[in-house]
Amino acid sequence: MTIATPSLGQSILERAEALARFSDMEDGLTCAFLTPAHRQAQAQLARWMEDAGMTVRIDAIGNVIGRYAADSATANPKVLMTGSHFDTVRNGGRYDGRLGILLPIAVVGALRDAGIRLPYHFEVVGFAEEEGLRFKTSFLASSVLAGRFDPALLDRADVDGVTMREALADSGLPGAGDIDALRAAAVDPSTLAGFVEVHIEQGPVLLNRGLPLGIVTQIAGSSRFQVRAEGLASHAGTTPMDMRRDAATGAAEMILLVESRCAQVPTLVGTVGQLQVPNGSSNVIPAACVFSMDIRAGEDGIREAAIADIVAGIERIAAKRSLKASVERVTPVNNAPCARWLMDQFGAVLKKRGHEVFELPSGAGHDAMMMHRIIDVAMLFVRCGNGGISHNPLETITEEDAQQAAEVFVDFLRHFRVKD
Ligand code: HGY
Ligand code: MN
Ligand code: MN
Repeated sequence: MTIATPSLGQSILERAEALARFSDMEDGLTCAFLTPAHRQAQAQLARWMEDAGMTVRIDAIGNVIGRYAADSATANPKVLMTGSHFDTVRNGGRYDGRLGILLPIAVVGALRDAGIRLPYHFEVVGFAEEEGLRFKTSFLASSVLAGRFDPALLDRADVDGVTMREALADSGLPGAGDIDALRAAAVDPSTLAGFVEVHIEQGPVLLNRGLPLGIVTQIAGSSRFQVRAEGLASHAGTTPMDMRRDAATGAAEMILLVESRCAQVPTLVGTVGQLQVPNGSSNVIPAACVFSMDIRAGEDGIREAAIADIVAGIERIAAKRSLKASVERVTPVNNAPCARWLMDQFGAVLKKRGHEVFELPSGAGHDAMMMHRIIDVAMLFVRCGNGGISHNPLETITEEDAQQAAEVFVDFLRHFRVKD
């Protein structure tokens, strides 16, 4: 039976547009964990999942999970899970994460319209938090589903001093932040057949090769840190340059060290995305300077070696400048290899449909890397336009590429075979 999928691409882009209207900011898209915009987006996804014929639940961390039940003839059906995150970075793009929720929802609607059930339960997850914008966590929501939630995170406070515990207590979510409810939200790995994630590439590789789709080989591990340099506040006009304990210039030297050390190895990258002088004044030598560090590499050993060198360098710079420096590791997430048997099922569909079977690593992190801790995973990348830019409002994909990705996904689902 063929499935009419004439306008899945158009529907996906229209819904991404509609979802982007829920934002924490004027004229841009920011959707941080449990803000009003986040709750509106969560409710909208639940409605679209129901409209597509799924039964929907929202779990203790706010994941929106739609289930398209297996055909009744299947005894003890496993669950094939897919999904991605609907939270965003500040002033982000409208496809990062969200494509991986909207595309499967559109595909389920097409299967339902064609009267097709699958020989397994198919679950679409809208993960509530992956980017870590509000509480400096990352992969928070998938860590709950994977049974890897760290209760210490409940005490993390946002810039307004609201803790995650308080935000969950006020959220109306099941369990209101109770740790037992969060633990109970973990999925039983024995029920899963696999986890597959569709995501924009967030880079230029597919664009430069002229390909709409690619299969991910592995997802680069990342380590995030908060670094605080402390010196001595003193008068900008009367303190000689050789008598200062300037936390900001010390931080500047540390940040340049991150750049120079991470430039030494091709798959190694280092980023300082946040930098501030708390309570600074223009005529006072900074007493403190705080910055984030995000270090990633294609191999865990390369990443850890760079981290060791950078932390030692920070301590050296602090000693030279009579500063105090503290380095807090926020989240380490190791490399996640994708499963060959799942990748090959995507490859077989791409080949059958006349696409080049192109495999590439992911420099970006994804929910799949957290799910990899409990089940085999695979990812399908979709070409990014505008030079591959992402985490930026210029992030874009074409309706045609979304359509091709949706058609490949339909085919993948209809031929998916659980690994015996
Ligand atoms: O940072 C990342 O790679 C992802 O967007 N959270
Ligand atoms: Mn992202
Ligand atoms: Mn993402």
